[in-house]
Amino acid sequence: MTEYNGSQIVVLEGLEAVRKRPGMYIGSTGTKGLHHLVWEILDNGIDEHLAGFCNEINITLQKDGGITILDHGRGVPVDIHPTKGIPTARVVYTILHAGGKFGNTVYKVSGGLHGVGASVVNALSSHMIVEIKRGGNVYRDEYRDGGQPVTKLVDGLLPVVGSCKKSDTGTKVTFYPDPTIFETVEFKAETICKRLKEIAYLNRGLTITFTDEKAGGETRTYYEENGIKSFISYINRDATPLHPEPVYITGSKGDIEVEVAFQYINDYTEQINAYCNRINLVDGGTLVTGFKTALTRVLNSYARELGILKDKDDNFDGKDVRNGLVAIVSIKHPDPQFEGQTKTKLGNTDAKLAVDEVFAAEVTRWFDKNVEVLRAILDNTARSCKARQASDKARSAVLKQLNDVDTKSKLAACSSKKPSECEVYIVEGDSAGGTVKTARNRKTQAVLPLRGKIINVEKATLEKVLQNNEIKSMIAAFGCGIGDEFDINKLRYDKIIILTDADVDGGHISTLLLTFFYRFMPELILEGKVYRGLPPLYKVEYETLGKKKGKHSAYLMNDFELDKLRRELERSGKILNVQRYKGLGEMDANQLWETTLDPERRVLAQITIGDSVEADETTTLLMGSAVPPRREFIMTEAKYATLDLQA
Ligand code: 28F
Repeated sequence: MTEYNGSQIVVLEGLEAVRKRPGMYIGSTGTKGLHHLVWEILDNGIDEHLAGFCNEINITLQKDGGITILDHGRGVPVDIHPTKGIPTARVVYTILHAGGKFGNTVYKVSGGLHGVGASVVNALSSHMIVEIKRGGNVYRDEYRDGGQPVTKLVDGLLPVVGSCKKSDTGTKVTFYPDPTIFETVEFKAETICKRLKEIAYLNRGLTITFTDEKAGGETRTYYEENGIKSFISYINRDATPLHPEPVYITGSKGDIEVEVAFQYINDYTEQINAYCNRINLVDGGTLVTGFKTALTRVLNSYARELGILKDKDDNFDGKDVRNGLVAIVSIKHPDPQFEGQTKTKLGNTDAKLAVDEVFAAEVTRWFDKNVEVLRAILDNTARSCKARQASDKARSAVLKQLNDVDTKSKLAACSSKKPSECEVYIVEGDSAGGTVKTARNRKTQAVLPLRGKIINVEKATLEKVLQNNEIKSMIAAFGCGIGDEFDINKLRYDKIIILTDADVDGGHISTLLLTFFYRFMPELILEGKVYRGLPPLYKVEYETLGKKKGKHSAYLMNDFELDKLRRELERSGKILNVQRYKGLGEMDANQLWETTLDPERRVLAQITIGDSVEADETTTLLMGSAVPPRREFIMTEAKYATLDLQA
């Protein structure tokens, strides 16, 4: 049945190359590569939407493992291809790099960064069926074993298998990934739906349905009437916005279409997600530069006009203007140049100009009509600017004073100057600090007693934080600076050990300390330099009977261990005395050394950081890489050694 002519041989050679090195075309043959096939076919349907001919796409996971993607676009042309001499549709599905996307002859714009095309999908499928509705006819073409046509042409054309209304047009592709090529051929509904959601946001007015026949056949619909404006609302769903609605700006310059949506939230970060032809540009590029330049210029000019900036004042800087900004910049460009190693940065200079011009002009018109929002944004900018200036000042003042503090602080230094063997104990309270000073190994163990609670850095301005004496002493003691000037190579200690009482207050103090480290010296935690010392809660005197008769004493970390010992002694011994330590202050120097300071016997828990939100593929896709996940401090499970001492 298969027909071969001159062009067909070229065809099969092309597809054979794809089958030999699938990774080169789709990245991998794992689940990621498998889904790449779906994105590839889907992209072609979305291109029809971008070109203005398609408002709906339907995706169905079939019971037999296939996937069907149907668009209601114009339908792939079925006429005989002028140079290849076979139906154009068959050219699209069997000739590598066919489809017209690369020469940009068919589409003004095209996503197609990965656009290796439908023929690659065919090459990697054991079976593929294409149905095209066009001009009142339904055409069908079918391929097996990596793109070999099995449909006999009729007078050189695809056979007509049915009829439909002339207005009813579209392309339907069903394919079965080749199990001899892929490690898995099971499509994941969740993976697909996450992508569909993003596509819906980026393609305003496109309806996408998803039906999973393997899971009951329920249909989910993705439709975002307000496109990237809703995308912003979605990203900000848990945040406190500074104005009720995201601002939506659109316009075009020449054949570049520009779309921007943004909203300010009550937060210190900025997040700008960029897309060109709906490809996520993780590294931004010219379109982002254009947006930033325009935003800074427009807001500064309003600030002068409204007298918020006086003649003598400097302009707000870009950082001030973007404090709390969440934005999406999406453009359509007929000839995108993707740069950088990962090709995720736009290089076209005309894109910078287009975004700058369109955004500046349109947002100015919008602000003129929405002065309250403008005011809210400028207030935020002015506040950010003030805070930045204050913290710049405070930081340099503190760094200048540090040597001063060093001598005044209560740090009991160690004699060794070799950071690799030195540790510093940060101890709650002067009295416990005093005992630790007596008990420690003076050569390698330094002690920094803190008086009471330290300031909560989450709730205070940087200025206040840096005025706090406890914080100043820590910065001085560690020797490695803070913030931008932090240099872990200058750290004077190999371990920073927080030592507090094992009560609520103690827990609170160590959380405050960790928060300070995390905000100002995150490397300390990331590099595993920070620990909590875990002093015992009980000292127990007990007696054993029978063969191992004798009196003992032990330090126990918690109630669990005390219970365990009680049970062990039920038959052959008894507890003579239990002392519960209410705080470090109740131990004498000797006890403190053997339980808490002696590197051979003490129990330390290393502090690490965990992400409390799992960073899955979608969050990174939807949020870009700029969103810091919510963090939580995690103490590694400490080994609760029972310290046994012969009485
Ligand atoms: C489910 C996947 O692939 N849809 C497609 C079209 C429409 C045209 C087209 C595609 C012509 C010369 C290649 C129609 N009418 N969905 C899809 N819909 N390709 S793929 O043209 C392909 C080019 O070389 C189309 C007029 N122009 C273009």
